[in-house]
Amino acid sequence: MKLFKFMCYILLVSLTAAVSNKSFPAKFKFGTATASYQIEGAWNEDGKGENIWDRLTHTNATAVKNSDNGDVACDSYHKYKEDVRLLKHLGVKVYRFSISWSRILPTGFTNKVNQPGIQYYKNLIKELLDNGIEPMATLYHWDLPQPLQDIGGWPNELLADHFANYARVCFKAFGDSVKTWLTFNEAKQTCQQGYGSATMAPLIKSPGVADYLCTYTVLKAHAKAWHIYDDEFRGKQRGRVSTVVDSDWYEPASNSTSDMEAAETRRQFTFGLYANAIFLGNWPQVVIDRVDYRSENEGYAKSRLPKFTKQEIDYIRGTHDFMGFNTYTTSLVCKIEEPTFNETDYEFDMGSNAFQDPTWEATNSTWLKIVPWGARKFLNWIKNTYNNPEIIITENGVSDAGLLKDDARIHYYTEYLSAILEAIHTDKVHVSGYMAWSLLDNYEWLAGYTEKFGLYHVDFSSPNRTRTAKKSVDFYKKIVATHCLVDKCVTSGWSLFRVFSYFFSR
Ligand code: GBH
Repeated sequence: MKLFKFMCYILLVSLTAAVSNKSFPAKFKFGTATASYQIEGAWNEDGKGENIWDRLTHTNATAVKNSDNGDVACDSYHKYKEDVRLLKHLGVKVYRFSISWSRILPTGFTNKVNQPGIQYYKNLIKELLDNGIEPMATLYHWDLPQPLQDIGGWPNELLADHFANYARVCFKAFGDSVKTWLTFNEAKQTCQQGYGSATMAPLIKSPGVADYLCTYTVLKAHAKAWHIYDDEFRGKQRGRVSTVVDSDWYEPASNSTSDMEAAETRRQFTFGLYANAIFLGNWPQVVIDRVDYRSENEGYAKSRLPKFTKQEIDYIRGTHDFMGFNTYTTSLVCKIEEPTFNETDYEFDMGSNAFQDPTWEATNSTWLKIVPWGARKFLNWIKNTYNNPEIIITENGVSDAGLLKDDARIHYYTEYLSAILEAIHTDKVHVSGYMAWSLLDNYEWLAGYTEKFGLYHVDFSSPNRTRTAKKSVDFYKKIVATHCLVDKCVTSGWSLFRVFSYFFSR
């Protein structure tokens, strides 16, 4: 028994020793994030139109775990005031939410503007501001209006204009209050999963063809929205616009040159595919080279990768005021022999395999292993690859199966925030904010309600969708208040002040 206690003590000391005792900068902004389809419900209320997730869940329910859908979800459409109370309790500075395109424009086009939809977001934004919380709005978190899918969805480049028109409606309606805008959340999920591997709505399987067409449209759509803001709104509204890019961190499986190259190639095919054109200009060169090479050998008349004109490259380059970055986990990459030319596949274009180390710490999500050093390496890579942009971590978090005592989440956040602190202080990466995913347990796409990412538990069996604080609420609240992960951070006058005011306010 004594030995056991001693071992526990050693474990505890080594664990706490690993947690950074530095503090988050004074201006660092903590928040939480959600997305419209995952929390709002009210799928057909007050004039909202149908979107691709409504269509998928209503016509192809078995594609989703337990045939779950977002018809009611957390019912945030009706309970937004309660959500804001929870945010207020957490003490966060920022709330990142997304706007449902179909609620604003039921047909997807600007021929019909739905005033009750606009009013809903105005109410939410006012409630946030009245409580001292900054709204951060995402224009597109995967819920495309169905009529736009009916004309081909994102692979149709006309959608760039339709998105830009929608963005203008939002800037006009909400831009007096919203100062931080994100055009697309993780467009990689939309394109590679939605139109490539068929694991997100609209479940179209065309890997290596439709996915690149989608990416091409999305990059142009983003740039148009950014320019509209810049030309028509920035002068008066004084806000900032960017996009959210994500991927796993890809670590070479060995230190052989071929694995190291393969990992970098995969980073360019995942993160670079979305960031390069915006932050540096054009597709990453390795993407052009690989897709051109394989297209030719596969017998296509021209490359499967659409090309940007010089004018388009210049138009898209520089359309950012910071970088939105979502990070969850890490994979290893090893080089493989050139795959067969008899088949077309985005995976083949990358020329490598990605997998996770089975010894990494597991979680409730099969895809999510706890690898905090991956997040730190990723931040360093972004700094070095994209000329040291300001980064807002727009999502990071972990799921549980429905526990209130969510020590695993506390552990995940501690480890990741610690790695981020080291990236900020030791590596001088410019990270200015952090949004925990998520405020509430919510609809986790094809996983339905089986993966719960919330700081707050939601009772999906109750018509009230009762929210209950998990253990991690107090934990996050303390970090938000003290900007510190341990009992006592390396002190500066400022951080001491924060710690004192936290304890006095209790
Ligand atoms: C983000 O996606 C999203 O922005 C957010 O909406 C989502 O709720 C959150 O993170 C948590 O997933 O089961 O093996 O097929 C991150 C991308 C998309 C990665 C779904 C995992 C399922 C992998 N995630 N994907 S698998």
